[in-house]
Amino acid sequence: MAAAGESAAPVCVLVLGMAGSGKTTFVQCLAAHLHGQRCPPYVINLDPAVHELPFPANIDIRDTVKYKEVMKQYGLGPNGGIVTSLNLFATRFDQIEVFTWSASGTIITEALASSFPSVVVYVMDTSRSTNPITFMSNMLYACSILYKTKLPFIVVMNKTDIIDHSFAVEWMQDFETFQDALNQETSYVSNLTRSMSLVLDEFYSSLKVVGVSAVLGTGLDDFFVQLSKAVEEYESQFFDLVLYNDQALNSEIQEFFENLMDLLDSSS
Ligand SMILES: Nc1nc2c(ncn2[C@@H]2O[C@H](COP(=O)(O)OP(=O)(O)OP(=O)(O)O)[C@@H](O)[C@H]2O)c(=O)[nH]1
Ligand SMILES: [Mg+2]
Repeated sequence: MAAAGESAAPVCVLVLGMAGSGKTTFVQCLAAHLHGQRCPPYVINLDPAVHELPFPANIDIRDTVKYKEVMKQYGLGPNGGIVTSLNLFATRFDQIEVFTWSASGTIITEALASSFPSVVVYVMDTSRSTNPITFMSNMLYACSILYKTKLPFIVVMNKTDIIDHSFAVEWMQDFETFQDALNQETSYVSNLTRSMSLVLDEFYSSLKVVGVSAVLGTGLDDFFVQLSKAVEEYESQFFDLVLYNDQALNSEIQEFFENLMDLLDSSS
């Protein structure tokens, strides 16, 4: 979603997150807030499978590709249908020459991020992350998106009307507290998670975290403060960070996280 920010160029906000985390509700809440500020956003819907959007979209992937038709035509299931719809949609972007199968997310992200100051907003369901292993799985997913997109990153801890996000912030700031929570778990995954939390320390330290209730519309002021900081980060040559320029290291990290996520998924 692109929203007009304070700077001259509009700010592009890419909203991602696990299924049911509240992405649609958050975008709806953000759009309503911006309309209220007389700063209407330019909204792009990239979910080909969504039934009804609770907000008007300036561009809607569903106008270009019919998800159900794609599933039928290519003999695909729901997930394959979504990925293929995105790939078909990505062919509409100029960067078609770098198009490779399943690379649509990267193409769309790069097309936007090379034109506008862009920030990734990772929406997390706080109420479903109270188990330390589930929390870690969520953070690993976020971390892998960060490495993939190489963009400034904000974690929106959503659904704070159900549970306050302070427990999660504490886990990120205080290693001991997270270890204590993990001590309740005995599976081998918890040992793995224990080691991983040390590794993720570096990732946590650079993260911007905001507690939000997309349903109530609370936490938005803090969100916009973090968004301005993220835009500053983008403008101060986010791309030049040594780590992000090391392609080999990047794909190694990416692969490592993907394997680990599979492992966590299969054992939870
Ligand atoms: N209590 C509470 N519920 C929320 C909040 N945000 C979203 N929900 C609920 O969570 C469910 C999923 O929200 P969506 O916005 O559809 O989530 P999504 O990430 O777009 O889901 P998918 O597109 O299916 O991946 C819905 O029932 C929402 O009403 C929130 O801040 N608080
Ligand atoms: Mg949705």
